Amino acid sequence: MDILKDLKERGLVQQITDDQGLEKQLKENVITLYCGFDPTADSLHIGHLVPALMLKRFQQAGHRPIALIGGGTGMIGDPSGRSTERQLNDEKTVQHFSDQIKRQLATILDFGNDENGAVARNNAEWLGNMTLIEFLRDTGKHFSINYMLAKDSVQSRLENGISFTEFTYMILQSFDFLNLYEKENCTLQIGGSDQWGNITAGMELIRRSRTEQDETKVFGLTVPLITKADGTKFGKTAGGAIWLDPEKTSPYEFYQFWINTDDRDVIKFLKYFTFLEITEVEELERELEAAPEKRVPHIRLAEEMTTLVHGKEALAQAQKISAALFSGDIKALNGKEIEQGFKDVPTVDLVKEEKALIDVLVEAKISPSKRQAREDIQNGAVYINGDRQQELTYNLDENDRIDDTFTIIRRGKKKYFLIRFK
Ligand code: 629
Repeated sequence: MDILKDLKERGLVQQITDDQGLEKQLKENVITLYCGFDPTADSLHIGHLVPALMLKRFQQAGHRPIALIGGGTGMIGDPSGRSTERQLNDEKTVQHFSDQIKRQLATILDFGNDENGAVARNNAEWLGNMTLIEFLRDTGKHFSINYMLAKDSVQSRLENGISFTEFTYMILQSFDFLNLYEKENCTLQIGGSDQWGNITAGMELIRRSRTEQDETKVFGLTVPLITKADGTKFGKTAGGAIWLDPEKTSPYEFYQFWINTDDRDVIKFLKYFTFLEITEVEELERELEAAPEKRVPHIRLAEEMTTLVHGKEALAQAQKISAALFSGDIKALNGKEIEQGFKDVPTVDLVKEEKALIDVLVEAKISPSKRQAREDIQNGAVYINGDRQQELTYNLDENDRIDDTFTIIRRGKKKYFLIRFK
């Protein structure tokens, strides 16, 4: 398998330091490569997926990936791609974030014992114990201020300002590459295109630090930052980022996110994010052209991604929720599924007691007044758990509660409300 050829066909290669040299290395040897993830939150988000899956692609091609957790660098803050200084987190928080991120990466990569089993490393291991004198003498001496100032990550911050702390970040990431090169024979670092400056700085440090006889080649490769046809930022919705943690973004929301991909982006995303063969993606592209309304590629993308990140069962549940919401058959869902499917609808807490439907409509602000509530019911605009209710004297009781907790009220075509009984 020609991994580089596959990556290029998928559009996954933005920049590469020595195309032919790397191609030769990958053909002749099992190489070790790495990508770093700083613990800046308690979960990865879908922006991290492309580089993480890239490690997996190399692994499937027989190479050995290192997932580097930035327990040390996460205490400092990478200025790359950011216009303002970062808020620093304390050590305990960074430690907690590191644990979470490591767990997530383990679900994506095979951390195994075979020759190309993935490994996780944490740079707090070597950065945490380094003394200042050591750092400045052995590593700092190889960096000229002129070289550092020329980097995009610094240039773009000169106006707003950059602390000495963030300014030194590139040296720390460079030291990581050197360290992994020396200890693990790691010869390739990958990352998003925002990481190009840090990656090439590391290559430079390796060149300067090693013995003259050592002619091992090291490489850098970046993946493109993901853009969308409509110009809005990828991976963000009105509700915020799309996280990999199912507690932060439910598998149903995750599934819906991919289903809602723009027609103009869906083929590109299938190439970037899934492991489908290019020929299969091209087949889906023909289906999109022939019958765009069927959204076959969107459904396939959502299925592949939800299975990859959350597993088969979560996918089945997301599909079940989607189908129930589409058909209006709310009673097909259990409490857990109701919570996922109706996370973003207005929610009201009520005590568990029998209550006139009219009063509930007013109390939950579903109808603006008693008069309007009466009218809504009579007009047939009110649905309880999917069933129309036209009786003015109807009382809501335990028979209307799903899992003895939830009642879904719909007013009109698609205004949903969730009543949660306590
Ligand atoms: C130590 C730390 C290293 C090598 C890398 C790093 C982390 C790096 C960084 N990466 C981003 C992050 O952590 O900040 N300095 O959120 C993020 N990365 C994945 C991709 C990225 C990048 O984890 O490289 O481009 C997002 O797609 O922004 O020795």
